[in-house]
Parts: sequence; C-alpha cells; structure tokens
Amino acid sequence: MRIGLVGKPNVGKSTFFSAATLAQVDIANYPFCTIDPNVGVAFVEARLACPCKELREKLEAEGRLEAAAVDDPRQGSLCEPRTGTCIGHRRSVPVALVDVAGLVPGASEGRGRGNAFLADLANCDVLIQVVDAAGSTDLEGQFRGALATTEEAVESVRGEIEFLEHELDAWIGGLLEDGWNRGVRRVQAEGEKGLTSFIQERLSGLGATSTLVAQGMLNFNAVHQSEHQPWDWDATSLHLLGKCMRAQLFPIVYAANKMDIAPPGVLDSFSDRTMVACMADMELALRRATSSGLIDYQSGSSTFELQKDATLNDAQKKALTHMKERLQLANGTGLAKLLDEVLFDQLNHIVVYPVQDETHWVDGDGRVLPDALVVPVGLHAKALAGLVHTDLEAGFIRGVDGRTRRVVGADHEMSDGDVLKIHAKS
Ligand SMILES: Nc1nc2c(ncn2[C@@H]2O[C@H](COP(=O)(O)OP(=O)(O)O)[C@@H](O)[C@H]2O)c(=O)[nH]1
Ligand SMILES: [Mg+2]
Repeated sequence: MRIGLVGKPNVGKSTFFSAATLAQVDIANYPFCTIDPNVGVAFVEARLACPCKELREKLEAEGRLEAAAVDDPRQGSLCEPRTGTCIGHRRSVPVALVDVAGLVPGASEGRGRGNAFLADLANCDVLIQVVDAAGSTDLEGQFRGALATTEEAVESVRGEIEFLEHELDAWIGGLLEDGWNRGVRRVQAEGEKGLTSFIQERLSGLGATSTLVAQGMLNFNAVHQSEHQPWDWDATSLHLLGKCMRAQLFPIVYAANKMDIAPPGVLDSFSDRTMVACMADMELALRRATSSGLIDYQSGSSTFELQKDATLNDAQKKALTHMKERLQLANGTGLAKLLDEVLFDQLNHIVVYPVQDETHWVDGDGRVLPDALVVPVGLHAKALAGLVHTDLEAGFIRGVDGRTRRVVGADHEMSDGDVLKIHAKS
C-alpha cells in the first residue's frame, strides 16, 4: 500500500510528507519501504478500537486485572504492537507515503524529472494531489503578488486538477497507443477477454490487476461509442480508454492545502470530489513542538495542551495561542482526516489482527495482538495467512475467529477488526 503525494511545485507536498512521516521508524520493519529519502511511513489510526479493549474488559470482569491507573501512559492499552502504537485502544497502522516531486507540463513525455517522476508514480496505489487552496502560486509554483479572491483561487485549483489529470491520461494513453493495432489484432480471436488481458499486460508496470482493468473496461464501454473494431480505434477512443484505466489505477483525492491563508468558500466548488481542507505547515509545527516536549498534540485532534514543565518564552506562547485558535476554528489540520479517508473510504481497507492463540490473542512468544494489518475489505483468510508468512498460506488448513471461536475456511472474507487464528501444516 503506497500513497503518493503529487501536485505542482510549492503547494506543500514536502511539508505534508515531513509532517506525516515525522516519527522516526526502523525502516527494516516495513518491507514496503525502500530507503529512498522521498518514501516514508505515516501512521493512520484504525477506525475501530483495538481488540485489546475487549481483552482488558474480559480480564477485569474475571477479576484477573486491575482497572488501568488514571495516569497510565498507555491509557489502558494492553497490546504489544510490533509496529506503530496503541494508546487508549487507539491503534495506529503504518502506510507508505511517497513525496512525488516533478509534476511539470510535459512530465508524461519525459520533461522535467520525467521518467523518475513516472517511476515514482507507477508504484502508488492511490494519489493525494496537494493543491494550493489559497491560489498563492501559479502552475509553475511561482508566488503571485496579491492574495487571491475566492473566484481566482477556485480557478487556480481547477487548473491544477486538470493539469495532473491531463499528464496522467497522456502517459497512460501513450502506453496503450504504443503498438496498439498490432497487439490487439494478435488477441482478436479471444474477444473482450483477450482485450482486457492485453491491456493488463500493457499496464502491468502500473499495478494493473485483472479486477482493476475489468472495472475500467465496464466504465469505458458505458461511454464509448464506435463502430470500429478495437484495433481500428482512433486516438480519441484510446484516450478515453486511457482515462478510464487511469481512474482505476490512480484514484485521486485532494488536500486543499494552505487553508490558513485561503479565501472563504473555495471547497464549496469541489463538492463532487473527495477534498479535505489542510494546513500542512501547522501540522508540521505541532508535531515538532510535540517531539521537543513543548506541547501534547495528537494528530487529528482539534486542540492541544501545553506541557506542564515546558519553559516557553513570550513569543512561543503567543505563537502557540494563535495556532490553537486556528486549529480549533478549522477543527484540525486535516492531514489525519485525509489519510483516514484515503485508506478506509477510497481504498476500502480494513484492519485485521492475526494471532497464534485464539484464546489469549497472542503470538508464539506471548505477545498480545502484535500485528495490525491493513488489507482490502473481504480479503480471504488464506490470503491473509500469506501476508503473515508464505508458509502459512501454502499449508493453510483453517482459521478460527478469535471472538466467536468459529472455524472458518480458506475463502472466509475478513471484516474490520477481526482477530483470526490461522492453523497451517508445518
Ligand atoms: N500558508 C501555508 N503555507 C504552507 C502550508 N504548507 C506548506 N506551506 C508553504 O509552502 C511552501 C512550499 O512548501 P513545500 O512543502 O516545499 O512544497 P512542494 O514544492 O509542493 O514540496 C513552503 O514555504 C511551505 O512552508 C500551509 O498549510 N499554509
Ligand atoms: Mg517538495
């Protein structure tokens, strides 16, 4: 799972990236991460409470555990996450975030960072386009002199959105057009099935799966009108096909950044898209103030507290008071909200907890609920086993639901918050 941050220069991508990936992690624990400086780990809070909440309730009811102390730093959490944290049963899960710089006119034809830009993009499952909701910069990222009106800002954001879509469509359309006639004629005997597998092959470098391509074809067929056979489709048809495939391969959600200096009402014009108001530089400032022990701020919150023992000078106090007002007014910086929407609404992912012992919810070493995996909704139990270990998938016998203790088969569909014990031949 990789989320790409894209957009024209100077919209705040790197600021967003730094803020979201500030927590230093040992990259070795995150197989999806490379050591590239523009790839990092962001933590997103699971929507449902960590199952360690139920575990605590059960143990307390049985008189085997005292209630958590009022000053418990983990606020009652019992689990021992291998990655991320769990405080007050709020479990965080890791996702990879990529700062994809280099969107310039002609990027799809190799201009600017061209191929490096496309290579970064190819590995992403979903894109967050950071846009300048204040309209403070032009398409090249140059700062404009005066503050924009609402109309100007809306116009400017619209331009940014069209610009990215155009570059992506041109890139994917180009990959399809290349050798299209010869390629498609080759599979003509297989009809629609041959066509979709041909498209999947052409776009395999971009993460095209048969499901994604099939869905793209459905959308394409619903709007495409041509009497011609696929190998005779003209540039217009192929462009439309590229557009439909792009929407499947790279769903885009929007971070309307620089909300602190944006004119009012800009978001109203984009209610047909997933767009969240953001203040990336405030999130970065708040997280930095938290790591230097000045404040206590939880990402996603609309307020923060000063640390009791923090020594602040007047300027710092003033700046923090100002930020607090802004934050409350905006109901948060928007970054946590956006990542939550991307992961759980746009990508329809869930969080599941594989364990080795269905009674105590521990692994072989007695670690409580060590893993929280982000997976697509409905993932089969056997496929989940494969995510834990390839041997577990190969030797899969059955699963046991940690709550109901019911035995489930290989094709059991996982739901959000499930705890599952996996039995496999060793
Ligand atoms: N006012 C305001 N400025 C921001 C915000 N986020 C980033 N910036 C500023 O925008 C400029 C460009 O940011 P940067 O992250 O380098 O943009 P990138 O080129 O898209 O990576 C910097 O001066 C940031 O401090 C924000 O939420 N509000
Ligand atoms: Mg940057």
